[in-house]
Amino acid sequence: MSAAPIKILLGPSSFGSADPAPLERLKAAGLEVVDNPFKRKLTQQELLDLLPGITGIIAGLEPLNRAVMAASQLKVISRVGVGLNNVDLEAAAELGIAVRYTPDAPTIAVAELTLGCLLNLLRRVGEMDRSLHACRWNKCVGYQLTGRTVLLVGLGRIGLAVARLLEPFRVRLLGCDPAVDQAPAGIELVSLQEGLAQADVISLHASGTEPILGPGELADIKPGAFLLNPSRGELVDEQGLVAALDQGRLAGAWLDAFWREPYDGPLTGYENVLLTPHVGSYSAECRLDMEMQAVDNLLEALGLAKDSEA
Ligand code: 8YV
Repeated sequence: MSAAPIKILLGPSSFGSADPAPLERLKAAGLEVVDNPFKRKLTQQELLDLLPGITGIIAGLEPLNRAVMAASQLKVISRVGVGLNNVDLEAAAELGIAVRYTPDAPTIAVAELTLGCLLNLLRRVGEMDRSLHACRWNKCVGYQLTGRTVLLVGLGRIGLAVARLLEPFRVRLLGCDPAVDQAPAGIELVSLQEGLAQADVISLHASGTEPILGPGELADIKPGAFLLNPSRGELVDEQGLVAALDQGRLAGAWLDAFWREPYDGPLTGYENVLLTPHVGSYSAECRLDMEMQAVDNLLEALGLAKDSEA
């Protein structure tokens, strides 16, 4: 009698939609694939309901906390992405659950989207597009990027990739990151407070679950600055951000990551806020790369990778 196949849950609802190859690789390894039936980020309760009998999860942004892990028979969590803020790493280590991620894959896709949305925000493209789709001919005056001061909060892979893309715009680049003490080429290292006081554009490229921009920091921002957040909603205090926009301290913002996803909160009502639904990694190239890596990582952790066959 042959053993029952190992079951894998697919967290990200878009897994395999850019290219079926990652899904085919999972199936070719003899795994039984269980789809996310909700086609959106799974909640804790949905995970608790779906996980019994599942050995591995190809994980998106769902809450893989201690309660979820402890109730499961998971052996591996393989994140499609760089951020691990939704995975309780301490609990995983204690419960013997291997955690893998794809730290390099999203860099170019997120950096390119950041540059695109920055230019879009400064020139108010989103506002004009919405107007014209409603048949209103509405010419908005925006700003140029060239010569402005940009603060990169976080100088990891993505922050540095954004810095490289900004080079042709001759911006003054400021950077702050508690893990970096040597200024990377072309970037002046500053404290967060110094940077906030000087920057025309603040771009967040950090991880974590606590606000970096709380009410106090938001009050230190140079009036008229623009904020970009393609990282995590939790890095900015939501009420403080709304207040900074209401007071005109922030001239505008682009958000790709939210406190609650799918997001339908107050920022949907602001013309000067550009919103995208957490799609930093949604280029076909990046999705394929991340998903293939996540499958390979999962197979390796389960001892099913080709080269783990001795
Ligand atoms: C998501 C991200 O993981 O890399 C990250 O941390 O936020 C994204 O790439 C991805 O979209 C989930 O499918």
